[in-house]
Amino acid sequence: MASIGSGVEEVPNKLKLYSYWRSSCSCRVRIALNLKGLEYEYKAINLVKGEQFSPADLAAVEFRKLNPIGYVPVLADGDVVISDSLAIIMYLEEKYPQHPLLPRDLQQRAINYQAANIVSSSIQPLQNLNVLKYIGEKVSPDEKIPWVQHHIGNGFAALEKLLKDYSGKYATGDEVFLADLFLAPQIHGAINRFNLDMANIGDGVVEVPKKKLKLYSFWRSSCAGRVRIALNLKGPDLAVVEFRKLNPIGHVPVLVDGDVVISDSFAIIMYLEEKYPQHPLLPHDLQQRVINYQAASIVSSSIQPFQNMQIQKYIGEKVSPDEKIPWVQHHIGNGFTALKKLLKDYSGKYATGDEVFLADLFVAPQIHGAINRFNLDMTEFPLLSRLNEAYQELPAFQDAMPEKQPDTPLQERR
Ligand SMILES: N[C@@H](CCC(=O)N[C@@H](CS)C(=O)NCC(=O)O)C(=O)O
Repeated sequence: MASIGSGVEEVPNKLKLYSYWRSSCSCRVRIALNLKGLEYEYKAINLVKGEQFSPADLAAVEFRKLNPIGYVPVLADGDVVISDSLAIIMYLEEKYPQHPLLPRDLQQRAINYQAANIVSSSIQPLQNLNVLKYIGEKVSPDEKIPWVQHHIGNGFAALEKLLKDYSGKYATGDEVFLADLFLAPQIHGAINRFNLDMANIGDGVVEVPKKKLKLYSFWRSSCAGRVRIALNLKGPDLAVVEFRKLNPIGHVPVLVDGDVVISDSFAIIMYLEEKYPQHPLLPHDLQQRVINYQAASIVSSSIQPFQNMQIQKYIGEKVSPDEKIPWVQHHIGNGFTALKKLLKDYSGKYATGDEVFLADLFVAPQIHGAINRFNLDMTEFPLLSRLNEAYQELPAFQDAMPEKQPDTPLQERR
């Protein structure tokens, strides 16, 4: 259903997908476009040749204008330009309702969001070309595959557990939904590119406490911070906090609401949004919603995974402790450049206008960490600095910040 872009006269308003053949993130969108029966023009970006960064190549310069972070996929639908596969798929889902990609049932939808995010935030960023290049150069080329296999293995163990009570013919039943669009390219890559032994994926069994809403959190975690803000906004009674290890991938946050256990901040926030409609976290306008999805995904897939404790520990041990902060600053800087461009025409008092929405929940803890933990020079990011100040006026945000959590060490409290 794709036609090749170069040399073909441009058809106005035809969907354009900037893609790379082997990119699993692009593949998710290609599946969505195919399922929805949408024609699109294929704009190839050669990631391996580093084409997206070439200053001499006009197509690359055009592409970097669309997505300064330099990642595929990017979708252009007339004037609407969206980077990030999840944001693109959410947009396609709302604009083109044929072949729904989200199930009607809330719990099944939450499972889909979780599966998608395990792939997009906890597996794929760690197998990205720039990470593999770094490991190959700074550690050893032989370390690349074991590194990727380790992270895919962890993610797949979490997926096995998540899906075991829901899967049918496909990931969450007998119909193809969002989760499948993320899983299929990831499994394909694990087998064909990273040679993963699929027979050895474990599945942790977890006892689920059956009562109130519980948030498994860690004081300094920016991912948990996003959910703490959502809980604060939606009402203090929701935020009963308790700590325990629950999620086989070992990441916080995990939310327990009776029988429903959800890990992954995005999935949790989407669940809270649908179950507890007070203080909506998504705007009515589709385009504004898509900006929110993109901002959230830039933080959750293209910044935060690179500052995760595991990756810092690895760099500290295998490269040098002095390399940790420059590595994190580099990735935050790239992500903030993308956010600055994304938000410049939409921001008001907050990230996407004068009301607090999803984007703010992701942006606030990320800026807080960049400044307080990673010592990032914010002079190039006046918009983000201004947002940071605005967040400091809001109790829901301040009460969710690392300094004020029950497990914050005494010397870190403020
Ligand atoms: N969260 C983004 C991630 C995009 C991403 O990382 N894309 C990869 C290809 S799958 C890429 O462009 N990598 C280029 C690089 O590592 O330099 C999405 O889902 O679209």
